[in-house]
Order: sequence, then structure tokens, then C-alpha cells
Amino acid sequence: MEIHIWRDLLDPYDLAVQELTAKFEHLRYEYKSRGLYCPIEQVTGRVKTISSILDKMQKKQLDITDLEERMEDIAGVRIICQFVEDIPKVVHMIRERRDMEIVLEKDYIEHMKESGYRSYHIIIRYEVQTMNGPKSIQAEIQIRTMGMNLWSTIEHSLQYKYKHNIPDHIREKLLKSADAIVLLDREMSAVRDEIMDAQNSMQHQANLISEILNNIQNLYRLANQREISKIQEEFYEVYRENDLEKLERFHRQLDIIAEGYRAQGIEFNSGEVT
Ligand code: 0O2
Repeated sequence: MEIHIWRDLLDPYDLAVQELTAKFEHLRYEYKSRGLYCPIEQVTGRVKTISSILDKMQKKQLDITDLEERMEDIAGVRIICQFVEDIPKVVHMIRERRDMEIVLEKDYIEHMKESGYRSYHIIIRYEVQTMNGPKSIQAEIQIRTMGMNLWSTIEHSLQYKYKHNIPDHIREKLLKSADAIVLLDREMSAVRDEIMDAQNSMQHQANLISEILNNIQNLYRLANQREISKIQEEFYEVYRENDLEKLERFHRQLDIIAEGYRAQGIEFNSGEVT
């Protein structure tokens, strides 16, 4: 097939990957900006390369005319989760969406592949708007933990290196490491609450600090120099103590100071005197 025809064929898939990754990333943003735990840790996407499409066509004896129907992963999105427990939550999110229709689900977590591969796959139909009008295409969403992703990325490189004939001694090591990843995921799940608590308070602390610094910066334009220096010193002191409650108290006090400026008719956030 001519190169420009490949481009015409792959363009809608490229658009789908861009849209889908943006949508899942936005979900993550929504959770995070509300201070909520998000089951989606990371999102990546890719359009299959032409050489990889040709390889798979040959392997599966596909003709170019049924390529789009029978190769479901030309567009691929990968969602990485921290914990195995997050995976059904992401699956539920996808099942609830109205902008994609589920064609097939493959649970390689419950039913690990012989290779040791684990991941949850959802094949969807997704409509993109092209210059020739709407086009419905298939895409594959792979949902897996960081551990599963580590294993599959390494195994994938070895498959490539050995042209799908991985030597037995390496295959054996891969199977052992697949078992180790199952254990790792299990151990991580066992301390999931602690990890989530730690991450939530880290995020909360980062938000507080950024709000405090933002407030101090705004005060620079409004308060007198001596007052600002005092506030700044106090902030560094509280910060050094590494005590979340003290940081929260300081944040509230700074809000009261800002409120004082507002009461004097000074728009604190914009820095404009009204
Ligand atoms: P690439 O290079 O990642 O695009 P099926 O007809 O359903 O049996 P199909 O269409 O290959 O076979 O579907 P399957 O088995 O669900 O695999 C789809 C994709 O999952 C693969 O795409 C891989 O990305 C990944 N995958 C499946 N099995 C393995 C495995 O054993 N190891 C690794 N590392 N990844 C796997 P491609 O086109 O094979 O590869």
C-alpha cells in the first residue's frame, strides 16, 4: 500500500489516541484537583507502527480489506494503576461512558497468559470526526498495574530481540519474575491504605504550600515590607517544623490577613485596588 494511503488510514486512529488520552488525563485532573484519590495513575497512547501492523497482518493472515475490522489495536491506550484494586474501578468508569462502546473485554489478570502476561484489555468502538465526516474505529485500552507494566515492557523488548523465540532459560526467568510481580502487587495491596494516606497528605501539603506562597506573593503588592518579611519568616519556621496541622493553621491565619485587606476595599487576589 502506498505511504499516503497508510497516512489516510492511520490519521483517524491518531486522532482517537489523542482524544482518548486527553479524556482519561482529564479524569485524573478532575480527581486530583478535588483532592481525591484517582485510580488512574498514568495514561499513554500510541498508534501501531506500519511495520508492526504488517507483522501482525502476516502473523494473523489478514488482508488489507479486513485490517480495520480484525486488528483491534491499531489505536492503543494504556492506563496504569497503582493497585490491582484500581483496575475494576477504571473498567467501571469505561463501562459507564457514553462516548465509547465496549466491543469486548479480555481479562488476562484473572486468566494470565502462558507467557506470564497480565493486563485487562477492553476493545472499544469510538467515533472520531474527520474531514470526510464521522468515522467509527476500534481501539484497545490496556489497564494494568505499574508492576504488570514493568514486566510486559521488558518481555515485549525481549520478544522483539529474539523475534518471538525467547530462549528457554530467559523464558523461565520471565515466568519467575511474572510470579514475583503477582506477589509484589499483593504486598502493595496489603499496605494500600497506608500508601494512599501518605500520598493524600503529601498532596494536601503540596496544595497548602502552593496556596500559602501564592498568598504571600499577592501580599507583596499590598502589605508593607516589614509585615511581609515577618510573614515569610513565620512561614519558613512552620515549614521547617514539618507539621501539617501547624501549616493548616498558618494557612488560615494568612487567609484572615487577606480578608482584612479585602475589608479595606483591596482586591487581594488580583492585586487591584478597588
Ligand atoms: P504490540 O507491539 O504491543 O502492538 P487474539 O486474536 O485476541 O488472540 P491479539 O489481537 O494479539 O490476539 O490480542 P491480545 O492477545 O489481546 O494482544 C493484544 C496486545 O496485548 C498485544 O499487541 C500486546 O501489546 C499485548 N500482549 C498480549 N500478549 C502479550 C504478551 O504475552 N506479552 C506482552 N509483552 N504483551 C502482550 P501486539 O500486536 O502483540 O503487540
